[in-house]
Amino acid sequence: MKEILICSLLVLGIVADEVIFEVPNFMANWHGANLYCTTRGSSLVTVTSLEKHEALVKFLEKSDKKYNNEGYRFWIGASSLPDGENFVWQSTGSRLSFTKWNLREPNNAGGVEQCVEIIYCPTCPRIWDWNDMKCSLKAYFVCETVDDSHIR
Ligand SMILES: [Ca+2]
Repeated sequence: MKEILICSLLVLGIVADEVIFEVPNFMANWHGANLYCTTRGSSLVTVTSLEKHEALVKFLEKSDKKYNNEGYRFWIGASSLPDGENFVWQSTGSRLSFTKWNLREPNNAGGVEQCVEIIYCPTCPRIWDWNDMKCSLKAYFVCETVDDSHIR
């Protein structure tokens, strides 16, 4: 058991690209999205580096799951829910270090925006950058699973 844990940590640390992204075929609010991912042994995607962000964008650019005519929006695994002030990654509890906020974000519009989404909306303009949004919005979302198949 201990060896398996160490291997997994090595995978997380060294082979950071070996994650599998998935966009389920339905929309959910941020809580529902988080629950769906975790009950399947994955988690809402954590984006802790530019490399990871670029990998995610590359994946989402191929998505057919448009939010509306203006573009795409997907929940990711960050929120300010724990203390209402600082954004943290759901999977680790760590505060965000790398961020990709839109220029005007996070703005906590109406004082109710505690969950983070990634948006592509050329006319907005938002080009795969982040926004804080009310958690009750139903949108598509991204789960990620660490691919450890090569160590089994
Ligand atoms: Ca916002």
